[in-house]
Amino acid sequence: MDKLILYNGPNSPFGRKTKITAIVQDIKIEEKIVKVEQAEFLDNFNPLRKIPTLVIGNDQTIIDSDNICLYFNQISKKKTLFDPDRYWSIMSNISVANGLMEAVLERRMETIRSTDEQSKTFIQKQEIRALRTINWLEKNWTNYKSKQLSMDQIAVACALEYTKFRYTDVWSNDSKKLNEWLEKFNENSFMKMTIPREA
Ligand SMILES: N[C@@H](CCC(=O)N[C@@H](CS)C(=O)NCC(=O)O)C(=O)O
Repeated sequence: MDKLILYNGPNSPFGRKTKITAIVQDIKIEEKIVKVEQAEFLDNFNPLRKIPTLVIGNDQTIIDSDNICLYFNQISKKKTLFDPDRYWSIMSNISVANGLMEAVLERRMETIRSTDEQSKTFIQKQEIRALRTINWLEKNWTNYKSKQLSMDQIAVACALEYTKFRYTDVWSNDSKKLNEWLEKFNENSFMKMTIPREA
């Protein structure tokens, strides 16, 4: 079996999703934490220079967290995280989670620019999108009672935790059911093992 190297960051929600999938699906990986802005070598593997990026052996690369999760799931002997009976619901929920991660990340990147370069309109747009998405999840989350672990649960938990880490937890009062679900889900060892940390 070729060596699997996962280039990751210390607090990327996309990276956390892939790391959790590797843990749950019992895939042995070597994780290398990089500072993406300085990781020029990564351009050879991924011209977008984004993390996570998975390198298999020396010549194959898997780009994008969703593809990495699908790959880990495919090579695993464990039960699938993409139940065929719920497949399109799972995939759509993952896209919603990814959009939430993106909104919070974009907002964060804008807030750390110098004040004269920042756009308040842009920041506000991302905040409205993030809070609207969480509100939508509160009403439409199909996993409140689910006993079977699935990829959308992992993705949504990573997105909500990243929102708390980088933006706000103010939504937890209005979205009580979702927050209760998250707190229970956070008791899983794979969540405890992958808590984001400051770089
Ligand atoms: N669609 C990508 C998004 C990955 C992504 O945006 N990663 C961020 C870190 S959380 C990144 O590498 N940003 C570096 C940059 O944009 O320069 C995925 O799911 O893997």
